[in-house]
Amino acid sequence: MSPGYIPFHPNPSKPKYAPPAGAVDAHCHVFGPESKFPYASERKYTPCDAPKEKLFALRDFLGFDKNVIVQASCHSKDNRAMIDALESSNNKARGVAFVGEEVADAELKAMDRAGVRGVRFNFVRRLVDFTPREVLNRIAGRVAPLNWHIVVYFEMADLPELESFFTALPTTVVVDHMGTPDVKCPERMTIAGPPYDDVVPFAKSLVEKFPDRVIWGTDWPHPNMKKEAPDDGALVDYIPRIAPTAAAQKALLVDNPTRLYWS
Ligand code: 0GY
Repeated sequence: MSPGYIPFHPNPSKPKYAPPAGAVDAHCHVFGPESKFPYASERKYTPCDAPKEKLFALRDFLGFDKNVIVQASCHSKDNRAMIDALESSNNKARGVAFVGEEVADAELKAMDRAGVRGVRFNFVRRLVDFTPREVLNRIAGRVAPLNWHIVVYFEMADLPELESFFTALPTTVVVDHMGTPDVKCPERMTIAGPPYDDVVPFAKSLVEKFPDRVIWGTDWPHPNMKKEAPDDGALVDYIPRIAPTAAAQKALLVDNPTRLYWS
């Protein structure tokens, strides 16, 4: 099946910026291969295959040491492709799963052994169907004793309505995609230049305000990009612009994600 969006960049550029030793790409995905790990029937888009081998090759090419593999909606609650990638990563990958409350405790424990450290609550309507808050609360209550966290993906317009739910969760909460800021809002510092420039001030501000909590990821293989496939090497070259000092870069790429996923 052909993807409903542009496939990932076939040959990203080699970044000029060299990440520090132990750097973690803290948000990326594996898709398929469909022949081995079929996509979910309830998916809202059909991805291109983006298997673990390609992710690990990209990790090495970009100069990263580890990955955090986030379960994407196209695989729904079938976490097998993600777990298979964790198990063949030589302890160099951790995972964030998508589960329903029907998941068995033994399954959660097996996922924990494989390297899963969180569950994703996805509120983006174009990607998933609605799940009641009380169900999410029950899931959070069950994964809290495993010392997992909840990754929340939402659209900025929904934050006022979601905020009290997030702050009441019994776990650490990780905000996906910087909380999807509207880069056309008045706080922007730039409107000129290449496509991602408008996003840089938002990322930079997060690094400044939350130096000991912010984490960074490529988002490879970038599902649902309609105009152009991001050059992952160019994305890595944005890092010194959002985290200008070596100390900020080490916190962003090594210390913060390692504490969250490998301790
Ligand atoms: C991402 C973003 C997207 C997709 C998913 O679960 C997903 O399918 O997260 C998106 O379309 O914004 O994290 O890659």
